[in-house]
Amino acid sequence: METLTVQTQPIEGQKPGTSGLRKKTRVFMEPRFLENFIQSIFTGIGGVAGKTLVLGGDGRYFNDRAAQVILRMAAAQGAVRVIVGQNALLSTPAASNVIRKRKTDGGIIMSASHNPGGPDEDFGVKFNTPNGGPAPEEVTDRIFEATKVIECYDIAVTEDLDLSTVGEIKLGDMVVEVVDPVADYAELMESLFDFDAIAGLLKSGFRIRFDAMHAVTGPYARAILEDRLGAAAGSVINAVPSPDFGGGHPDPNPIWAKDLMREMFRAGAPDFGAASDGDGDRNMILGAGAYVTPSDSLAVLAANAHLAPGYARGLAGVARSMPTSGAVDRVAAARGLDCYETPTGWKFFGNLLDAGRVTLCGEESAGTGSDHVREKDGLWAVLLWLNILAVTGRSVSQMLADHWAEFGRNYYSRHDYEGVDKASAEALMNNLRSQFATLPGRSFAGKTVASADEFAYDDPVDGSHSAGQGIRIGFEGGGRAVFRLSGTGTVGATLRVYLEDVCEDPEAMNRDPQEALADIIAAADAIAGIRERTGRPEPDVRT
Ligand code: G16
Repeated sequence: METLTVQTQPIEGQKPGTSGLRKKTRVFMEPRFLENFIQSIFTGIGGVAGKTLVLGGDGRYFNDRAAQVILRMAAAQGAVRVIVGQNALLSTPAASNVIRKRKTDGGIIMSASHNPGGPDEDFGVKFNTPNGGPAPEEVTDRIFEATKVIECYDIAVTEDLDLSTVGEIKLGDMVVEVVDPVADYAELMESLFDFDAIAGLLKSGFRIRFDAMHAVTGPYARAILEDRLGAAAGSVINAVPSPDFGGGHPDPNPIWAKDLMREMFRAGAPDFGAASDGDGDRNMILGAGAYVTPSDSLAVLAANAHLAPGYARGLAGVARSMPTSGAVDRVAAARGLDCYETPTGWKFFGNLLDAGRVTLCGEESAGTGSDHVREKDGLWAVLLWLNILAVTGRSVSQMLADHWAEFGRNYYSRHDYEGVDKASAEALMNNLRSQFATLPGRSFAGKTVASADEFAYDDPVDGSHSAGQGIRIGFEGGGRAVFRLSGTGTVGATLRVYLEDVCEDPEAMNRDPQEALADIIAAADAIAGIRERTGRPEPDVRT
């Protein structure tokens, strides 16, 4: 095998964000952009000589080309084996599973997750460590440092490999093992859930609709929900992954999955609805006429997970990202479970899961997962819900009503202002920071500020410190507004405003969240000057 050493130089803007490096696809396709970043990953992890890696992606535009480049670079640099999903496809949770199960040295996942795909949309690359989880900051910092000093990279000069057939191919001394992307994952799901109970539910006439949003979960959902569990053919829709996700935005929320929302809120709706995102780690849960917020979903799952065989022993503890609502905290308090609050991003759960301190964790951004892998897992959340519904015999809306009656309700919504001018967004955040000392005690829209600070996290397992993780304004009575700038966007800045209020009044459990949160929303705007500073009268997305 001929190898080539290519001279290069650092390229600006290769700092990994909340979840790897995400850029416009055309940026990734510029000469040496992908190669520089891959080389920097390899350097950041101490080289790949003698190592076994996993490679997969969500099938978006450029996934196939990028896979060939990554394989050539790994082969030239002495990797012994790369386990790659057929056609270079692996959902993020499936990749996490293979990394763990095969005891590899980590893996590269090609995905920009829920961001749209295509030549004019987004592409991304992230590295997951041998525990199967997204690289922690200490590793991404090393990768970033490497991007700043790179001088050259080695790459094999070969024909493209045929990744369409399961089996082994040699690339020089390296083995490329092409695997069925679904098989190991399906086996793992079967080990966690009572497939007979779920199959029984589906046989009883319980109707489901799973929207794979033209993304990577289609084949997984078809294989598990339809083929193994017996859901009616056609229950999984938009099931064929396409490089541009059918021209859609594969983010499972009420805005981008509106066809499914419409279907679930019409007369005669299916009993259960769900959607997942580009790379299969996010989920949205619906019932007939019911939308479950991700924060509530985490809380309901925490309260009921023991009904599934994989969690029958109970939970070690739970964790949520800081902006996620405190609904799960109420469950933890009632059940005597430890509850951790981490910064945004799945990578912060890894240490807690590895240390056995938590079993379930979740984020308000439609991410829920457990210690079965080290990523959030969309289809897993769907199966856990189905298992719980099968055992309890309740509907989704009954589950929610019962949950709120028992634990109280945290009204919750996130407002996103996308593609905002970066300088204005940063000025808004700085202006908030400058008010920390003076806000407490002042009232806005009838809400009195009780606290104002910026969240920082001290990891209880490795002692690492992460500062600047979101601005929190707490109100008397328990409500709050949180402000963050997204770390996954590719254009300008995305301002996320997370709004929450607590409700214990049994008569007030069924209000529209935007209405229930109206005072908090008004107070957040009065304090931060959102409309004035962003020039936006309304958020682009309300979850
Ligand atoms: C967003 C969400 C986070 C999530 C991250 C990555 O980050 O707010 O909760 O962890 O995306 O999720 P995914 O891998 O599904 O893209 P940010 O920084 O944009 O708010």
